[in-house]
Amino acid sequence: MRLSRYFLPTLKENPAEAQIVSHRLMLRAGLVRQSAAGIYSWLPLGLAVLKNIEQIIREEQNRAGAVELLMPTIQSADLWRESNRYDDYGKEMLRITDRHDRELLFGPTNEELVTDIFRSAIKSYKDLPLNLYHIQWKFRDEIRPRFGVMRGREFLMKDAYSFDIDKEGARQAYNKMFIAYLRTFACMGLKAIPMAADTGPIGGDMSHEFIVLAETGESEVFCHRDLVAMDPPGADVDYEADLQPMIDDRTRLYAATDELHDEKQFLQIPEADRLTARGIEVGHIFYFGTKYSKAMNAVVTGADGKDVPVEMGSYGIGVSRLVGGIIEASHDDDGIIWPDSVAPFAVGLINLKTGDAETDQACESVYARLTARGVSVLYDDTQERAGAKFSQMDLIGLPWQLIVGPRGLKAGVVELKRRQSGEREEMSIDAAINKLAG
Ligand code: 5CA
Repeated sequence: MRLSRYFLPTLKENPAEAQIVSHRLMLRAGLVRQSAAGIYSWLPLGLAVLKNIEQIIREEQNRAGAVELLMPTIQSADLWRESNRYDDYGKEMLRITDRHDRELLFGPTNEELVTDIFRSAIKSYKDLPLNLYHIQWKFRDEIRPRFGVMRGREFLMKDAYSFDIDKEGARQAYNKMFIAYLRTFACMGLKAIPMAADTGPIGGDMSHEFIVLAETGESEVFCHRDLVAMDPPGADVDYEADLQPMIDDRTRLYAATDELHDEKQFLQIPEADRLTARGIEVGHIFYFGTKYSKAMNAVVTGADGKDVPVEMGSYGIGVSRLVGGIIEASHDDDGIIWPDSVAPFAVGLINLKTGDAETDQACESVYARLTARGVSVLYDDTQERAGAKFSQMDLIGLPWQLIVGPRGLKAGVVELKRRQSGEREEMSIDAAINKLAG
């Protein structure tokens, strides 16, 4: 992509309304633009990151056996009356009336809708287990939308819903998502710690939140320090094997959010190992058994010929919140530092003297060769001064900067800078291309 043809409205000054660093950087780097309280437009650079995050989530959901579909944002109030949540959800639910005076709502979550789809199609235990997920916008009329996309009113969520014939199957479904979450967040360069959590309006008996530690996080959390150092499950994890030992390993040590915190138990941890911190909830999983299937009559015939209500769980990831979460975890004074896996472009190509025939030609050639080898490049071909180009590239945080100027070209070299470490290295154009495309 040529910067001269792109839409990248960056800001030089810190926007006054942004209280935390990720919100400031998202506005300054031109990732999002607020359209109403807690409601954002995703500008091209932000959208590219959002799509990369979606894709990482999707790949691991698929590996864990979940199946993608897409449910609508608008739902019928009648479905929510079946589960009795229509009234319970209160003011957080955005209620809508259509031209025929039918009551609709903008979905804050999808347990009812997915249960309705399930019950219309699945009648036998032979079709289980099943896990259906989608990545779709949600609306919750939060009292205090704040911190940009961290607590929005409209936000993107990955929500999965599992269906099993019995508790044992439901436990395995829960464990699969638990492991998939650890792998997913690690892929984005995040350390997410699973913590015992409250179930809130979703309900149920077992629940974990996945928390990324950050000073600006909204949740207060308490855990054993060893959990912070634990490695994520490897790429060779077998989702069909018994995952319980792996789960036990990661839930043995104390970890709880403030709602479920038990100070007595916490104080039994040696003081040096106690960690009290703040964190960002990037994922939340629930096992709620037959809460919705009983209320909505979603039954399947078991092996013994008897009908039983299906056992369910639901599994959410805050996709748009993750963009903020990743920035909280990875930035410096100059701007964002994207992990390679989610970066909107891999390389920022900086032309130090646009208009100089030799430099333009070298840049065009590098741009074409990298693009041909599948490397995504944002080519700064604008007339800005070199200093402004450098600071804008640092601000938007692409993992690599390739700097091409007339002086270097005379000596047969270009400069390659790694955004994260600030390390710079001079090398030939061929060497730079091989390194970036290798
Ligand atoms: N139905 C269940 C699981 S699919 C559910 O809705 N869970 S949830 O309420 O915990 O939301 C799932 C995830 O969405 C949260 O872990 C969080 O990362 C994200 N999320 C929730 N509310 C917001 C919000 N207002 N803004 C941004 N992200 C949010």
